[in-house]
Amino acid sequence: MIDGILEEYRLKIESRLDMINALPGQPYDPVIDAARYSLLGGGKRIRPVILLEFYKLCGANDDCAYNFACALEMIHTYSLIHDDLPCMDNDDMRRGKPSCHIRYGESMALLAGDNLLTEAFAACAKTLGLPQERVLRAISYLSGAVGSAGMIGGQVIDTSVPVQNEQMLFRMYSLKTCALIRAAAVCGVILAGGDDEKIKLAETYAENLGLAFQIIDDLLDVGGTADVLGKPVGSDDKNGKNTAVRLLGESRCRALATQYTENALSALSGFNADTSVLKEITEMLLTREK
Ligand code: GRG
Repeated sequence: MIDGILEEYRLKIESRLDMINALPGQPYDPVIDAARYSLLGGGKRIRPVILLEFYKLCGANDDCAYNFACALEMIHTYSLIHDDLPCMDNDDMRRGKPSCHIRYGESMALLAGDNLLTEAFAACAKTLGLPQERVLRAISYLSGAVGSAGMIGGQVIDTSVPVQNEQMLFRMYSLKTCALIRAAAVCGVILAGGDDEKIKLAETYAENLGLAFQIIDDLLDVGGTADVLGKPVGSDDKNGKNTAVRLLGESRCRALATQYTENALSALSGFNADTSVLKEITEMLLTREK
């Protein structure tokens, strides 16, 4: 069942991404072409799906949140393009294809990422059919989650601060990985007009899902296969990063990922609505191979 639902979401999200990022026939088309190469070339699309599911969970029953959901995927793709650059993780493959900078060169990849981030906020601002104060509140939450107190801050710690203990590692994960997932869940609630109690539950769900997700990512970087992952394994080791696997060992990582997944599921049960799709996604991410 879940595969069919995710496939339906994927098709709708990708056709909207295609529209938002259409080539306008201008001399600057190469930057949009490079962005489209990364944006439309695979990926699980879990962040937009999470936003749309929380939107539905809070009683909304329309397509008004799609632009906002696509903006999350654009921001996520920008972070992947920049993360692969030689000045960051220096990875040559992503989503089963040469990384953006390998295909288009470093400066075009840098600009493609910058453009995706900028156009993402333009897409959010074009959320039509919903009260403006909800849209503004969601944009404000999202910008906080991807700025220095969120994803960027996590990347700064990851790339330039020695991470020597569990507490620091999980703080970094909370910023680098959880913040955007948190924004997905919370913005879905905000756009649907959910109250503060629902926002709190969405935050708890996404923080725990994000931690489980990142721990699984670390485990896959050690035990996964490049063919299935669509990116090289051993990237963390190559870059000398301290990961959950390095600090805590594989079996504790598996136990922690299970515990965080259970915490996420129990936050979902606080919603008085049908959470079956989110439950299935949450469980599926624990056993994912890519
Ligand atoms: C702003 C440069 C910059 C980086 C921010 C998000 C990030 C930090 C770096 C990207 C690399 C990374 C390992 C991030 C952690 C989150 C994560 C596991 C991303 C991969 O997300 P998936 O599995 O990817 O959803 P797909 O390809 O399925 O969309």
